[in-house]
Amino acid sequence: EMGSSKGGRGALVVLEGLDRSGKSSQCARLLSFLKGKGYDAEGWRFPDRATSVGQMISAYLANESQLDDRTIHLLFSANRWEKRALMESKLLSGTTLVVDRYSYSGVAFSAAKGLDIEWCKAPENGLIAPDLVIYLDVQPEKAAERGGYGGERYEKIEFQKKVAEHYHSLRGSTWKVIDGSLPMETVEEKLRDLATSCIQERQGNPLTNL
Ligand code: DGP
Ligand code: NA
Ligand code: NA
Repeated sequence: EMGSSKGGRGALVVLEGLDRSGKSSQCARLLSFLKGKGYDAEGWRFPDRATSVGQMISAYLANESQLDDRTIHLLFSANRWEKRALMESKLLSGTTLVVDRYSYSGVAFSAAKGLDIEWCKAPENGLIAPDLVIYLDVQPEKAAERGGYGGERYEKIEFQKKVAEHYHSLRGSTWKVIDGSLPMETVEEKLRDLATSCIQERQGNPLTNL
């Protein structure tokens, strides 16, 4: 019953959190755990900087280009839309996707700039709804201590505090919150449990849209 794609689609598991919340390394650890257990699983991340839209986003984040707040919001969304068809076919063929950031980043980061939250959510409508969203909850001050920020546009403590507030308001029924200040191994174990039960429970559930 482990591992194979037989009997159903893959699960869409999303990790969200502030910058330096430990998300990316936990995604990698979860992915290698799932693969080791024989699950058909892939790691994805948004923004996907490899596409031409992704390159525009990357330049913006590096402060190499300036874009209007709504324009960059729509580019982040477009970057998810351009991967939607592949995401759907992967899930339907039985591949579980572990995704580092998704629409919730899109809404929380843009709303933190003061954009209207409903306006921010609108372009996400119709993307595939995650089966599970795991939020790694780290205080902005603690995240900033973790080796510091890398100098990208949003990596400022006051801004991250606003992002955290907006993330909080987005929590819904598919969300699970993990205290990201716990030891890395403890966080990893909680993630494994949440992801494996999600993969087992969603068997037979159809894909739905945001
Ligand atoms: P990352 O590659 O995960 O470090 O993300 C890069 C930065 O972009 C990070 O500060 C989070 C932010 N971000 C990710 N997705 C979105 C999005 O959809 N919209 C906005 N405005 N920011 C995003
Ligand atoms: Na970052
Ligand atoms: Na990302």
